[in-house]
Amino acid sequence: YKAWLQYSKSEGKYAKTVTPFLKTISSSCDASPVLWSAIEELNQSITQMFDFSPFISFEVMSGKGVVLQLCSESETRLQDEGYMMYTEPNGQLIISGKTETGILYGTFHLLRLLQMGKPIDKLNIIENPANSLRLLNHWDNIDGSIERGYAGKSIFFENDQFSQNYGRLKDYARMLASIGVNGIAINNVNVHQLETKLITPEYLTGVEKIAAIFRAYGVKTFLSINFASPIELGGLKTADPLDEEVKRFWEHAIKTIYTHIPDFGGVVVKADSENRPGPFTYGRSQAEGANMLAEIVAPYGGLVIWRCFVYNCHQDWRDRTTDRAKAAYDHFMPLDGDFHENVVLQIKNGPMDFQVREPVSPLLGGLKETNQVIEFQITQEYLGQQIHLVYLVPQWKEVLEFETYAKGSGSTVKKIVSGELYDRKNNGAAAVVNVGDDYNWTGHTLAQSNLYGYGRLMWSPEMTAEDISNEWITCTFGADPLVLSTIKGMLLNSWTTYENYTSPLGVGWMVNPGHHYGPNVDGYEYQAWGTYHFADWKGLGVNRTMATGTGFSGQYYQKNAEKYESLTDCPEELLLFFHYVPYSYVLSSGKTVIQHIYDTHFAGVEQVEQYRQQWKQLQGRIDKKRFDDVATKLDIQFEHAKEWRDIVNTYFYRKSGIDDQHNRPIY
Ligand code: GCW
Repeated sequence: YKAWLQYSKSEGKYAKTVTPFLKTISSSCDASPVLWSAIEELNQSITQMFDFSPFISFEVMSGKGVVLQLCSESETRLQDEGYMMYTEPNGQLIISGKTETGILYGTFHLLRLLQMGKPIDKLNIIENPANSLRLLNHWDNIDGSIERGYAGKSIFFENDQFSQNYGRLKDYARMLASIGVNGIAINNVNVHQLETKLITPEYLTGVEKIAAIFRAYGVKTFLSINFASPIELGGLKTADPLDEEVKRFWEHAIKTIYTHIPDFGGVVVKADSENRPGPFTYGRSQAEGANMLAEIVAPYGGLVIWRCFVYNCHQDWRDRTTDRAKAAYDHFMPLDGDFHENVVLQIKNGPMDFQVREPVSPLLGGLKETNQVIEFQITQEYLGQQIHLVYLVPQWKEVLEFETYAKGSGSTVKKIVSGELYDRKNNGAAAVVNVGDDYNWTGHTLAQSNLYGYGRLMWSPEMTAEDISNEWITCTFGADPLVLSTIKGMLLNSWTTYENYTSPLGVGWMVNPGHHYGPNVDGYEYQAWGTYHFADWKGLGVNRTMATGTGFSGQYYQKNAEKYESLTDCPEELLLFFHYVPYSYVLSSGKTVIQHIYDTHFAGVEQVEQYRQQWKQLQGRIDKKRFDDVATKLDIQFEHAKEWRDIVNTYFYRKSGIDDQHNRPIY
């Protein structure tokens, strides 16, 4: 259960040098729940790591010791959730924030330093989160199932009830606070019948209890709502956002929520998407739908998080003019500036759907006058479902560093999502989380690094994927240098490895329909979902150029549009996302596309084999349970990677009739 909050015993010289600073914890603040969380965390962790209980006082103590304090309102260097941490000449280790949440974040920073064995005698740290919204979305259903969940059942719900395992929820809240997550939506964006009732008093008492646990850790609770609630709960004939009765229904519903949860974060809405109801049903725009709710939650300080995953999921595969990649931009760009201040559009990182490789969504940076959060998927729906090892931070990092040219050069995605580029508040990130009730939270123990990495990266996008992996590995497995270097090597290469043996050069999909696990090259080729690779005997790829294709490349600012439009300038990892090319097309490596497909697929499997060997060296250096779990996962990954390799290679060999230059077995 402990994930990266192991607080393993620390002995020897390091323990000796830090102990004097940890003997007392004193504070001038009132003992509010958030402050109490900080004190409790310090108390427990210090006891566990250093074998003594600190003395706790609500009067500030002089001399060496931890002091938790609120700083002056006028402290301009700090945002509300920021903190300062510094050591005074007299040995006081001051953690100060503008709010108690800031103090809590500072506390976890100190604990991270202690877990990593870093000095604390000369601290001088100022930290603020880069993104104001750092949200998680749970796709949990009341029956306990999780849509796209790969780590067991829901930690919130079970058998149509709220789960009573509050201790587990508290541990989860601690983990979230330790990485700076400040909001969670606890239920699936596909809001089914029973879940629709979560906004009614019958269920709000349960939500209220969850909200109290998370509130003590600076995390606000959100709910996903059903846009058709006025019909399903209110007995109305319509859910038209401009209808007066519909508005009255929502006014009442929202008031009820806030009576139970005064600091309720807001609502998450999947409207007009994959058969969900929405304003389109009534001939209204997405803005009319979102703004109606926004006006109602505004007096309470709530947000409407409105998802942009709106596309035609009933496409005719014969229709080559419709391009799903264009949909979000087409729907939402014309509405830029029309959304209220407390509406936040939630935009998936890519224009399709969390594939191993996609370009960045052109809506990010396209929208200038609209609040937005980027949506990532921590749960590995298309990335090996927490059986395969895929450390996602390098992928997210690439997305955040992407140059949009929205306001000339320097207009990176990270500056857009943080709100810096267009000077917007209510911006940041949301992510579909990978957590369930498995003992290790995430199914694959190493998949914890993705949750950890999401929180850390959204707090501080300047961190590198490697920095984050160093922290996570050390806090999770301790300081053994071989453990650190081995796991780090595996994590940092794992995304490329997965890409190698799955779908090539940005084309995406090739998975089994429905559950999305395992290879099926034509699985979605003749389906209604708009996800095609168009492979034939001559070549493959989707022509998304303006000149002769769907025109998607034209949704980018000029420099990017030109780059993607051009066959030679298009980044090769995205070649097949933008272009249809013959198998004989030669890449910069000098290899043809078909040879590249063969080579990467063989290489990917070999890399997984290496991970297995590397992991074996860690036997005895990691506790048996976690060691065995990962070893087993790697064995399965190896088998399934071979499946991917052979099916993809065989498919393209049969389509193209072109031999592998190295004569390896292809079937
Ligand atoms: O990728 C798709 C998933 C759906 C999900 C949807 C979405 C919650 O396969 O399971 O529905 O995305 O993001 O809304």
